[in-house]
Amino acid sequence: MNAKLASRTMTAQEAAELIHHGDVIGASGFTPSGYPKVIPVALAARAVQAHEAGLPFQVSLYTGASTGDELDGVLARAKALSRRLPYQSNADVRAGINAGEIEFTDMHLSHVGQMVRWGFLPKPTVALVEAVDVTADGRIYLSASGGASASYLQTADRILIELNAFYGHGLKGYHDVYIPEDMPNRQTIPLLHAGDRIGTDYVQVDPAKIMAIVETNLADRSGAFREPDEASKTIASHILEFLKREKKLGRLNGDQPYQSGVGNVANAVLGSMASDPAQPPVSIFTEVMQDSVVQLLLNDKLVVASGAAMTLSPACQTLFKANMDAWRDKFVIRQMEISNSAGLARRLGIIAMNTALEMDIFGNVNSTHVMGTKMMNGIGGSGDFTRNAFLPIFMTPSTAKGGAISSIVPMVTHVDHTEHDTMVFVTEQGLADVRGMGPERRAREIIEKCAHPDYRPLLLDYLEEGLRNGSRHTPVTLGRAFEFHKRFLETGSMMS
Ligand code: 0RQ
Repeated sequence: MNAKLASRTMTAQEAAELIHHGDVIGASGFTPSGYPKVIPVALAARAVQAHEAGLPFQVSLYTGASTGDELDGVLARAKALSRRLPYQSNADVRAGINAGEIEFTDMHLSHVGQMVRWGFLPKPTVALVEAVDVTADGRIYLSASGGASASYLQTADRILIELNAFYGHGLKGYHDVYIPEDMPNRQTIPLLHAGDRIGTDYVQVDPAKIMAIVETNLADRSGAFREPDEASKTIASHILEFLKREKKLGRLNGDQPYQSGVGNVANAVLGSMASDPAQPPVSIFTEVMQDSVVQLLLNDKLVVASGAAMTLSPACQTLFKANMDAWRDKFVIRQMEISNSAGLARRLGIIAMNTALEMDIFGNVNSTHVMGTKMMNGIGGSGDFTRNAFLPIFMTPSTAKGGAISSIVPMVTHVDHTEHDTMVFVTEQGLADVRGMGPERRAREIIEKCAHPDYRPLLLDYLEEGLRNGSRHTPVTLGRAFEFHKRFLETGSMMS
C-alpha cells in the first residue's frame, strides 16, 4: 500500500464516523459471503448512541443479496435501517420489514446495477465493500462475492473498504468484473460459455474517493449445511432421473449449465449429482456457489462454476483456502448483472432449479410471501433465472409445518413466477412436467404428481367445482380460491 492509501487506514469506529444519517450505503455481500464485518458493527453502535441522545440515525442499505449478521442483523437491531434492497434473509431485518419499519424493495437481482447507475434508485452515497487488495491507482480486488459492488463503487462518492486478510491475495484472479456499456452503445455481452472471462479481476475506481481502509482477518459467517433430509434426497433423485430421461430423448445436451437456488434442498440436488457415479462433469452458471459445487469439483464432475458469490461452510472455506491457487480456473465470481443476466440465461440454455414456498395447481409460484402477506426473503435471482431458463424447475417439500400446510394450493397468495414462466415441479411425491399443457391438464398433473396424498382429494374437489361452475379454460372458483389459507389461519391446519 503506498503512503497515500496507508494514510487512510483507520479503525472501524473512525470509518463509521464517515457515514451519516440519511446516507445510502451500497455494500458488498451476497448471502453470507464477502460482506463488510466491522464497520457496520461500529455504525450500529453510533446509531444506538444517536437514538439515545434523541437524534435520528438511519441509512438505506443496498447489497448484492442477503448478508451476514454483522451487517444486516446489527443494523436492524439498532433500528438503523430505513430502507433495504434487493434481498435479505435476516430474522431481524425480516421482522423490521413486516412491522413496516424498514421499506423493502424486493427486486430481481439482475436489475439492481443498472437501476443504480441510471438513477432509478437513490444513488448510493457510500460504497462499503470488503476487498482482498487495493492499489494506489484505485484497483479494488473484491473478496468472496461480486454482487453489485462494481456499480456501487462507481456511483458512490465515498468509498470505505474492509481489507480482509482471511482469503487475502489468494483470491485475486477469481473475479470477472464486467459492466455493460450504457445505451445507445451497449454491445453484445461477449460470454459464450459458463466459464468465459470477459472483464477484469478488479474494480477500477478513482483512488481519491477512497476515504477509509480498515484491516480485518475474519471469515464469512456461514452455517454448516445440514445432511440432506429424506424429502430433499427424494426431490433430488426425481430431478436427476428426469434430467437423464430428457437427455435420452435428445431434449438436453450435456453442456447446458445448471443454476441452483440457495438452501439445503438446492444443495442436496447438486450434492446428489456429485455422488452419482454415472453423472458426467457439469457446468454451473448460478448465483451462489455452495459446498456442493466444491463437492462436484472434488469428485471430478465440475467443468467450471460461475456465480455471484462463493458461499461456503466453515469446513469448506478451509479447504478452499488451501486450494485457491489450484482452483482459480474452476470458479468465476461475477457481478450479479452478469451472473443473472436474462440474455445469458437464454444463450447458455440453463437448467434452473429453485425452491418455492407454495405453488398452485395451475403452475403459479410464490417464493416470497408466507400466507400472502409476510415477507420471507425476497425473489432474489429466482425470477431472473426462471423466466429465461431453457428448463425451469421448481422444487419444494409437498407439505410444511408437519403437514399443516400444503405447498400445493388452489391459488397462490402472491405470484412471483407465473404459469407462463414455469415448466417442471417437483416434490418428494413426484415430478410434474407441464410443458405444453393447458390449465386443466396442468392442474391434474400437479395434483397427481406433486401434492401430498392427504391433500389430493381437497385439491381435486376444488378443481372439479371450477370445471362445473367456472370457466372451463382456467377453472378457478373465486369464492374458494384461498380456502386452504383461510382454514390454516382459522384452525392452524389447511386440512379440513
Ligand atoms: O420455516 O424454518 O420456521 O420451519 O418456510 O422453508 O423448506 O426450510 O426451505 O430454506 O429452502 O427456503 C422459498 C424461502 C425456501 C427460499 C424459500 C416455511 C418452512 C420453513 C423455509 P421454519 P424450507 P428453504 C437464488 C434463488 C426465494 C429466492 C430464491 C427463498 C421456511 O428458497 O427465499 O429462490 N427463495 N433465490 O416451514 C408457510 C408455506 C411454506 C412455509 C415452507 N407454503 N407456507 N411457510 N414454509 N413452505 C438465491 C438468491 O437469490 C440469493
